[in-house]
Amino acid sequence: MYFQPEIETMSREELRDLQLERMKWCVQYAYDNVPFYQKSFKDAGVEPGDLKTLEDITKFPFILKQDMRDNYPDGLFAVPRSKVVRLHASSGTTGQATVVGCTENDLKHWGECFARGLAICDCDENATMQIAYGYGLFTGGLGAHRGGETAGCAVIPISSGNTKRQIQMLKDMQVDVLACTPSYALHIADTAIEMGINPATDLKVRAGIFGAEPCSQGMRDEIAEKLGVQYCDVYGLSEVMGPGVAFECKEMSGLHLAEDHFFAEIIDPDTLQPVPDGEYGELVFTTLTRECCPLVRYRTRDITRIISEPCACGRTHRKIDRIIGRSDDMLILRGVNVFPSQIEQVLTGFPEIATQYQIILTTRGPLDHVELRVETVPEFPFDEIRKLETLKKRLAAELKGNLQIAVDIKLVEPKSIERSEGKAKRIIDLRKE
Ligand code: DLL
Repeated sequence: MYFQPEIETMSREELRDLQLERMKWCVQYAYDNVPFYQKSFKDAGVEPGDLKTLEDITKFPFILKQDMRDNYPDGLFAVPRSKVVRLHASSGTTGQATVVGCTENDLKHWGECFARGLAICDCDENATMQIAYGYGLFTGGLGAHRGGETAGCAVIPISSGNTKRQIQMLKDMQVDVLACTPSYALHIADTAIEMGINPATDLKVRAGIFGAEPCSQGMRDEIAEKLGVQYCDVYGLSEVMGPGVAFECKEMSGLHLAEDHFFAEIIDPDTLQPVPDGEYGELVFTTLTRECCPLVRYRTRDITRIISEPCACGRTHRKIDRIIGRSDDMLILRGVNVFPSQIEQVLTGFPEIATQYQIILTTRGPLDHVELRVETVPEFPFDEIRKLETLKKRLAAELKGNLQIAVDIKLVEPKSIERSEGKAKRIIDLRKE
């Protein structure tokens, strides 16, 4: 089992000492090797030597996704190409792609962080893991892969897609743990059921390592029940490492950060000031061991909070709460802030509705128009207009009551919303610039 008690359960004092030592290294190293940091530190009037305590990190300037774009492709690399063994890149759907590199040590640490998550799922060298995250420039597939190999599992690198074949493999190879996005996990479960296979009883899968996108409690329950698995949420982002930055333990009350490799802060995205533990805000990371792409105060845009109370599992690394969403995906509907995952949670309360939805934003005159497209389950009598109208009214009332939002609801027939094999696209923005 890849549990590392000497690190994962070390005392808070020892952990903070280790973090400070590594943070001092990172700040100096970034300054010495990356011209961007020399300039940004100088502009902010700070020097690496100003970091004397962990809290001093707040004196340093942030780095943004835009800075990575501006330094495309490898302007932020701190090592020569001879030391780089892997390159990943973000899709670049919302602008210039960003490239991240890894040294051999970076990959080793990544594998160890992911393997800790496999230990949480009781997976050791006897376990078989099917990886249905996409392989390629996306970090999901290869990140989980290295983790599986580090833990000694038998890894099936099937990648995403070809859903019927996924199910065949799960069955024939007696897979113990499935790794994919939650939306794909649900699609796999539903497809198996359509094929006459009950995944909860006919498959051996007992754990799922699901991440890369937000997932409401209702959808988690549905996935865990349909597949009959322990649901383990994994968080990560390509800029910082990839999957494994944080993992949910069996207490299911948050995700333990790999605090020996990353220092996390939560800031108010408007004032940019730190917020106290327990309060929601934007997650900011300083990497403590990364060699190729060290990051000092990277703003993730992810909204969560730090849970610093001791965890019953014995791990001493602090937890983050499940990510509600990215600040970029937050909708402001007549002054009310709402994340797609909150809408999803309301939908999961309706047995007549499948956990499939899309939010379509368009422009109508001077105003934004929001349409919520939701799919009914196959058993629902879609041709009975009165029943449809009643369902729509009940849903509208529930959205109003729970989230104080009013949206234009459109009920659509089963299977009309495209299923996701990776990250589900919940928001379709057709607004004119
Ligand atoms: O999604 C890395 C990853 C792969 C994580 C597989 C977990 C599993 P990116 O494509 O760079 O990297 O996207 C990172 O995805 O900033 C979050 O907004 C979101 N995200 C990642 N994990 C979670 C999660 C990978 N567990 C962005 N819950 C992040 C909610 C998540 N959102």
